[in-house]
Amino acid sequence: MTLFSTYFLMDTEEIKSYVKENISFMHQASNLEASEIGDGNLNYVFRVKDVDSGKSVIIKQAGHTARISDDFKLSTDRIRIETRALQHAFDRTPALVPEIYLFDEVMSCCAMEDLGDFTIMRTSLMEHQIFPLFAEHISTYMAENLLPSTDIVMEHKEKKAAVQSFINPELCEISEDLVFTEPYFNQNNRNIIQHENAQFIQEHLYDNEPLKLEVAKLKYLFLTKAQSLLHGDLHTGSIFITEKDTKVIDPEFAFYGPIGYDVGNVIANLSFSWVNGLAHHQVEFTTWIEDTIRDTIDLFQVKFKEVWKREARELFAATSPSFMQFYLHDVLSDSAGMAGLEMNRRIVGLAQVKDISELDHDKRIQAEKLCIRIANRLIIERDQIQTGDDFVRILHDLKED
Ligand code: SR1
Ligand code: MG
Repeated sequence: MTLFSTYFLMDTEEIKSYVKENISFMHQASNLEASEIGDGNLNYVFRVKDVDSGKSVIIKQAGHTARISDDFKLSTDRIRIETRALQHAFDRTPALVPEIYLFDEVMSCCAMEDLGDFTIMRTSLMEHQIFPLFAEHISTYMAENLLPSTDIVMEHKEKKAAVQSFINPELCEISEDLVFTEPYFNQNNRNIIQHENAQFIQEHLYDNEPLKLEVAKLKYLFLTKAQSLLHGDLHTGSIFITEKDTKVIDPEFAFYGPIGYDVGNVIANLSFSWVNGLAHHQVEFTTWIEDTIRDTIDLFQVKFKEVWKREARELFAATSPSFMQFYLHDVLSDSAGMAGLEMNRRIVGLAQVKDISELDHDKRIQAEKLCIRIANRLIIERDQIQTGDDFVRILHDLKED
């Protein structure tokens, strides 16, 4: 029996003992420093460093409730899901995710590579920094990880077993509520609304029946379309970045769902950066964001087709270029719709984004309305949105309003 044979939530002192005992390259360390560095909504994240050797490691531990609020009672199984999802992604795209060192089912924690020189992408984007390689990296991450976990590539019984092992009901429920339902009904009274925008939100969301019909269709896709192993929360706070490298982190919301949910999250969160840049008159930055949205979609399409041609095993998929076009059209339409849903929920829902919520008040009021207008066009027009240019055109149209 060790201290770590039974689950408890560790503090910084206990984390140091944990690391010394469980991480092989830290067994000899005599001078460890630990700090809690998490800024996510759910878990606790510690950096532990051996001052003498300079080696370090990240430990991520799940509690029985969400860090953002005790109202969310959550299974600690989310750490298993996150670890397995990261390991899958590491197998396909090792340069684009951190390496996992261990998963501890008892302590509901995992240990991973410390990405010390990286910054959270959202933080850097709010300083209007430009990352020229991002579209290249994220399009590779999505095409290389999303398509290979579908029935297009996987043997169907293996895929069903994978769907089962990534059943993630509590974290999916968070998204079902926060992304797909509450922004349109506020039934749990958790929405956060600036009173100046209350009337606008009433008209454009709560009373907008044609929009709500489309949202309902997208919610049912999220509930039922077990298409691919998703990251499940692929926003710019789930991405670590430098000028040269990109690392996707935090797939605790991973499950088998519609591919467009991941692609849409990336585009929506780039769009928040675009709106933030616009509010600060950052022309070079907003132009780069437009290019990045365009390139992310267009490169994703190119790479998706390459993976399809290389790896499709299902017989219709392997032999019918028309089926590939049909499938990709569907993925891109879903992406547009899901991007719109992510944009609306981050404006009115519980989990807001700093790109917008930290704008000066008057700018925030305008920015929120712009985001909702963009979101609703993405949702309503999603069947016609297929290229990078189609996404950027909506930003341009609405910028002029
Ligand atoms: C209760 S968790 C709120 C949000 O944080 C996560 O990052 C997900 O986006 C979730 O919706
Ligand atoms: Mg997260």
